Amino acid sequence: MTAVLPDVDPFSPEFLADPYPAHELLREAGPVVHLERYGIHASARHAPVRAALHDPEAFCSSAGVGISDFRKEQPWRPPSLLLEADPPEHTRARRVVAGVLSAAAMRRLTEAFTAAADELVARLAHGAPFDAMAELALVYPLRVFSDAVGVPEDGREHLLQYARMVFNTFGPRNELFENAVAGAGPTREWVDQQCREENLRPGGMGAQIHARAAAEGFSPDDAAMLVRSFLSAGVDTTVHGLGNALWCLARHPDQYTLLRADPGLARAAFEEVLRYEAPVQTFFRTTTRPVALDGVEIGGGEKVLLFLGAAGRDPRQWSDPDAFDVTRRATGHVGFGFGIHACVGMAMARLEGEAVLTALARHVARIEPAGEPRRMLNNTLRGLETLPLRLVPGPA
Ligand code: OVV
Repeated sequence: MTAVLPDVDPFSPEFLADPYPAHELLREAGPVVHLERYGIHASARHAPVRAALHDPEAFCSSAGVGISDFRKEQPWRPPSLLLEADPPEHTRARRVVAGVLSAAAMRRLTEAFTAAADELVARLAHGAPFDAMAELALVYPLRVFSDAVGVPEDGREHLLQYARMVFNTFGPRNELFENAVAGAGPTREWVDQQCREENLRPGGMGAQIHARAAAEGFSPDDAAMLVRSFLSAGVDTTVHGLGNALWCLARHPDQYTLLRADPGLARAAFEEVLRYEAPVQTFFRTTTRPVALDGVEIGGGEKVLLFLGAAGRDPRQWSDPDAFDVTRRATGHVGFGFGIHACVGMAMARLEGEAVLTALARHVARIEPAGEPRRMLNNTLRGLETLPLRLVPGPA
């Protein structure tokens, strides 16, 4: 029997502002529940979320990974060749992008990413209140990611609005969705232009995508679509990963003390942030046939909402899940997804997280809240609009 929840709206402002009580309700109602309001299935438990992600043949992505079913509705933009695709097409696209984001490529970025984080954090460790979103979490990825991809400096801010829009459009056509796409023409135009080979810095990751894509037989337009995936998924996700990390560490000074004492914890601490406050909260899949998920029957052609963030706090998987603990082994969370569609840029995201948290541990004795943060509401992302903090300087 599937539990039917008539009223839960995971895309309402109330739910998005504080999802955790509703996540618990969803998890405890069953492994898979039915959200009557949208006529969709949903899972907020770790095991079934992971199982669905592990079975892309039954839980496909080509019908869209938002609530909209591309088989019934026209997508708002041409579907991503990577995110919104199934094998074998997905496999070809993934190979191109993964090649550019290889371990060797990450090693080549480490020095620049580390130096940029160190310089920025040292400059902000002045002890006076400042907005850590505007001056740190937004600035850092926008700079290091755009430099690595080879996006021109002029107009980079468009990337933030663009990604925010993309992630809002995975939800229903509510106010967040409609406001995000309204008046976004110039931003969409700018992003589409930057995806073209002639506008990307030679040698950068964007140019490398074009080179690898051409070698694999992709047309220049399709290669540009793969760069569009980079620009859609690469900035706002890490912006909110870093913002959530700063907010977690400010609220849990005991955990910051542990990180400060052992900067080697930076990588694990960032992973714990992704479990505890996942920047990407949800993705959908669409069933290709009748299928059982954790013993619950789902019909074919159904939308299934996977709560990645709620899975990170499933007590069936994690001990004391609501405790933020930088010393725990948080790997195995599904904040990056899982399986063939798992975040292809996760090594770069981890590099950014590690660089910033290491720089904090080096330069900052204490991270103190300097007022209430303002939450950003988004149909998919969980993050902050503003984050007033003080970074009290301290010796390395
Ligand atoms: C993971 C992700 C998020 C948003 C957009 C895309 C991917 C894309 O491929 O366009």
